[in-house]
Amino acid sequence: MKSLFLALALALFAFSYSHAEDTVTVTDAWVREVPPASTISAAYMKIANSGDKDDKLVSASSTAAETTEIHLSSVDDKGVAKMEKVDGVVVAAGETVELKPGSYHIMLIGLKEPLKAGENVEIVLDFENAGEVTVSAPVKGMDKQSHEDHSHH
Ligand SMILES: [Cu+2]
Repeated sequence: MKSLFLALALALFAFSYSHAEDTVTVTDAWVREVPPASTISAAYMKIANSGDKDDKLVSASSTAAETTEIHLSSVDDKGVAKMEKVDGVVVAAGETVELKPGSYHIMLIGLKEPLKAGENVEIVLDFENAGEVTVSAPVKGMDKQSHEDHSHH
């Protein structure tokens, strides 16, 4: 009887744990292709929180880079673009946050190999509530980006 109770408790725990992970969904992840001489790049994605609690992306890591940081790009009052390291990205309950050029991004510093378009970079995201979420982000070539950035062409 005791072991049956234990099995049920474990089953319930496993269910609630996997359910918690499902509250955060990452889509449209991609990594910017950079010239072979460059050792830094950035990853972008959409992070949706379908849960009823706010969550926060607190760190990220990737086997493709020595260091992975969460950055926020902005333009200061003199019109100069800059970026700074932040301690995380809050994803409010029911909201979607887009990591995109000119805003939040995941900085890949010290690339171990040049990134080629068509390859995938695995990135592990660590959320305060949802825990670890692994995404496979395709590397997008510079041609494709410039078409997207200048849609009037
Ligand atoms: Cu950056």
